Amino acid sequence: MNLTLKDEILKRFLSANGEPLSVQQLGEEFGISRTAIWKHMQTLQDEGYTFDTIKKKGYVLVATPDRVDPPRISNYLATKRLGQSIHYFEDCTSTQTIGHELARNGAVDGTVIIAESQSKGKGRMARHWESTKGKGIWMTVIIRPNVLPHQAPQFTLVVAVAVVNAIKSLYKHIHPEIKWPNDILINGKKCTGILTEMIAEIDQVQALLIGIGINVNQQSSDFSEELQNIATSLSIEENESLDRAILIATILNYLEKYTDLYVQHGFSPIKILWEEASGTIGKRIRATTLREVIEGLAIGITEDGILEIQLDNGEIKRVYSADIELS
Ligand code: BT5
Repeated sequence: MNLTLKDEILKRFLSANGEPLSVQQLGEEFGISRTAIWKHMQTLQDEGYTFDTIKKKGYVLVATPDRVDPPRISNYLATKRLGQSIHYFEDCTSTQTIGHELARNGAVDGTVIIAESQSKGKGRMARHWESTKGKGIWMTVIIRPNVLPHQAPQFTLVVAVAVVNAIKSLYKHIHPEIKWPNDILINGKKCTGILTEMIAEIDQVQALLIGIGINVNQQSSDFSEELQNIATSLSIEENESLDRAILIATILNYLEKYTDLYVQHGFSPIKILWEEASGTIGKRIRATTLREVIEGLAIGITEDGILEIQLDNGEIKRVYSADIELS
């Protein structure tokens, strides 16, 4: 992982699990002077990390600030590629915009861009995505799978399954459901939006930019008026404040597993996982596409991830992309 020395020292404290570490010992491990170790620890303290002194033994890390620092994420990662390179920003316009730039400049498969806040967070069709500072997960994952451009939309479904399973594995009281194609809802309110973009030539994907926005620690009053009745956060649903770094790492762990599954075995195994997590299938819906509004029963997704809607006259329509309202 591309960590600075300061981040490596932090990672060492995080993985020490409460065992004291002496400045002398750290100096030897990292091959630098005690003064240099001290300086890095001082910077970490300025950033909000708190160390306690254990007499004659060294220091333990006792408190971490509420930030999604790369070393904290990496402490919980079990991946080979995803998150092995993380670009962290306090503020940015959009992690997608940065992702495009990095991908065009050769960023490696699995590169993650993460920000505490975005001033121009974007949804599909250039809609605005509200990204409250320090309260959510606003990240883009660059992946470079060997797939064709028409397969790109299926990755939205792969990502949705990864996010739902990560949430379910961590929080007991939350029952997330996927609303085709790119939303995750809890009790009918949106907590996650996914935006998949690509850089491609006609017959080859060069990079997929997977944008994931998750409301984590907002309270109702943190949402704009427009979102008050339609959005929720994991914290509202779980009724406690949650550690964003653990959730990010867990999502990346699931996402690597499911993208590998997709690349090796195609969409079929993902389809099964998706159907288990879907809140759309079996419901009456209204789908607004660029060309028409279709009302009917959502009966399933095809082997390509396309939604099938049965109209009242029995006709079955296939929808490639739409905004869905559940009735
Ligand atoms: C999405 O679009 O749901 C995709 C959102 C992707 C956001 C991530 S954050 C990291 C990465 N960087 C970015 O710049 N973007 C990605 P769509 O299906 O078009 O939904 C957009 C609609 O969701 C808006 O028109 C609002 O109604 C609603 N919305 C906006 N912000 C929201 C929020 N924080 N929580 C819930 N709903 C929101």
